[in-house]
Amino acid sequence: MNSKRIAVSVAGISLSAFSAAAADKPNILFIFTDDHAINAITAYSDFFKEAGFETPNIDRLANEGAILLNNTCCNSISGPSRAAVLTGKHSHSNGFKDNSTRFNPRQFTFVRELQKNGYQTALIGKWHLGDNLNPSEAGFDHWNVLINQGTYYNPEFRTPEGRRTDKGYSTDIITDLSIEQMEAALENDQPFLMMCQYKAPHRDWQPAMRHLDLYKGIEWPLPETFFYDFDSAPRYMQETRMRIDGHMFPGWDMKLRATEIPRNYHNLYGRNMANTEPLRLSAADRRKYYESYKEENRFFKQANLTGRERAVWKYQRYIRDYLRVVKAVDENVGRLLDWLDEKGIADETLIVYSSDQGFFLGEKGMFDKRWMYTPSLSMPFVARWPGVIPAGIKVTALTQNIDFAPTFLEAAAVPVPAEAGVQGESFLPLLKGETPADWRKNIYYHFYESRAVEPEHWCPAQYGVFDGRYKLIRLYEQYADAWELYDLQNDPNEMRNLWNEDGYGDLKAEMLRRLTEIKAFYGDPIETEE
Ligand code: SGN
Ligand code: CA
Repeated sequence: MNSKRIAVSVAGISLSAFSAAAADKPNILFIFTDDHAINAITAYSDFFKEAGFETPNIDRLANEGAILLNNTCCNSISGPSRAAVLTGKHSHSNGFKDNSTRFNPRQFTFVRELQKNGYQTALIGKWHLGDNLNPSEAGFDHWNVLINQGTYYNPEFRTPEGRRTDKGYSTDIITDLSIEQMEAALENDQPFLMMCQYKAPHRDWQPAMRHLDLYKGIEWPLPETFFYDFDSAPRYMQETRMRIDGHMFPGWDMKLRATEIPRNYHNLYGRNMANTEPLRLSAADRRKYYESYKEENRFFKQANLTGRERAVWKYQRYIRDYLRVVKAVDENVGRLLDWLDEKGIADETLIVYSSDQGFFLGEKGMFDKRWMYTPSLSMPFVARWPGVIPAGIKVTALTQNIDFAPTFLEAAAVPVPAEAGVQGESFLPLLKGETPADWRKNIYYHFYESRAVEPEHWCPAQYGVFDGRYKLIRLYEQYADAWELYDLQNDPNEMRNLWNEDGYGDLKAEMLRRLTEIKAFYGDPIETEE
């Protein structure tokens, strides 16, 4: 219900009748970032807090609503996670298994279902389900999307009217455009679904101009497993290209200009990728940008660091830029919250903050995602809906991105069509503080994007089952055919693979049984051979 309707209807009805009506068809504002790890959200973790990092606006949402503490993605990579969100299905069922796939827009999406039921539906920002596919085909009335991964500075968008370049910082612009669109939606007598999807904080972590000096001089803590011993790790782990000290490009990731690269820069790729983002800035901003990194870059070149010192320098550079980019996200979440307050529609809006998957922030010395390990498997989700979701709810049940679609439909009082084959379950009752006894006890995961498809990070294809404590993973490629079994309660960093140890026969058998069962339950045709 929008403000215009409130104005006409509020006079004749009691306040309680009004809240019931408001709860009936809420607006849904879905804020979705790219690669935001829960460790970089202070509502989830204090890890960077003591050093001076905070996300007050995302935290505010969590305090005023609910936070999912065990939310996971079903396939830790952008397009597949987005497809799972839209369809409520695992990758093998919605057909979008890796970033090279084309999304089939004729299949069920919760967006089209809301559209059919009177919602005004819009998508602004990262789409990543095909540059040749118009989001209108998936049920969006209005769309304005970044091309492929998009850029941070002066980004280019694809719209029904053609391409356009907007001046400014991508996170700010996507917020501006979302607000503009929601303003327009308020003119009509229908609730809206706004999917506001930022590029941030995706690689290559370019800060807003106003944040170029932010966090300077701060030393971030190192994860316990930062100095991971790759030499003793399985071969497939050694070959994966995700090491901060080894696979980050001096130009693209480390922001070193050609003349600033130390002669012995440690790059296992053996090549550079220059950073083209500053070239998108005006000459004056570009100068400011280069200037802001210059002194530290000079130090790095002259010091010729090696070993752990070099790894730590790169980590500090990486984390600082990542957290700066998150800072702009948090500020923009604050702008959206303020806008809802200004319009007086906060009470009739379900607002969600989430991200397509988790991310390695130096755990095991790595960046990127893909693995079924905790840093990349975890997916943030906080939601506020005053009067429906009590403030301060913490959900520990196992939830997943396939649950978002049915949850949004239930919030909008729209039934999930039986023939849609949706696999997720609505967790709206959990957000309300209920604890249904029959909630799922295991989640299923399957990552497909192997070397053959993606020559950049070389993460092996894998699938597995997780019950909140034990995690069984099967890696299944010619070069990486292996099993891993972890006890997260005793080994939260997943450092000890129990699969090859004696004495775990019963646990192995039980987890294998569950894997077979859950694969059959969701109908994943992949064969398991032990
Ligand atoms: C780009 C990044 C990768 C990243 C993929 C997928 N490289 O290719 O590091 O894993 O996107 O990310 S970059 O040099 O172009 O930044 S996803 O989140 O969109 O799936
Ligand atoms: Ca992503």
